Amino acid sequence: MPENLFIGKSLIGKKIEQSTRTLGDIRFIFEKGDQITLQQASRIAYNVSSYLPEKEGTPGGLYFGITNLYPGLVGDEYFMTKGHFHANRDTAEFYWGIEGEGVVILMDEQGNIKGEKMFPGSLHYIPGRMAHRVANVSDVSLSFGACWYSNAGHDYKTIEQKGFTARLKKVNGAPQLV
Ligand code: M6P
Ligand code: ZN
Repeated sequence: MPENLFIGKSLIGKKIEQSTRTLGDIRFIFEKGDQITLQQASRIAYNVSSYLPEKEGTPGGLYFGITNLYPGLVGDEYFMTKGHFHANRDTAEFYWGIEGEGVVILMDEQGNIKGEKMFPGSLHYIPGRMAHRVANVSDVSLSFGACWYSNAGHDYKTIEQKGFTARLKKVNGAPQLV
């Protein structure tokens, strides 16, 4: 038997690490983040189960994760992941949709931005040098898989400083990058 199992949207095994981000943790990514109340701030926005079989930084090793992103809005902006560039800009990543509907937002270093619809079975190749984040546009949880290099690293700072050049908002009931 393998040490870990990937069943539906669950990653199960001894070496699986769980991490959680609350709305409070990611308030800065939302235009109206300062309007998040104390009570809302403790709400979980998403959790990530990951299998990290190599030491962080190992060249050529792989990591595997499942992210579960809850539905909701902050103002007119959909709940989304923090988003990052890879610290090691040459490393790519795969995302794929498992459950629910969302949008993968991809932005290059010049700020050119595009969205790809995520749904069960959708496959998204994220080339190196592209910042990536996922928004949940449905009213159920969105689960997606990810596979990235153990030497990719997360550069959150660039996003903290500059943000993405467009926001995924609910406009007349439908998602739109504005
Ligand atoms: C995916 C991978 C992880 C990432 C997670 C949450 O599982 O890309 O590396 O940490 O999504 O995204 P973020 O780190 O941007 O909050
Ligand atoms: Zn990544």
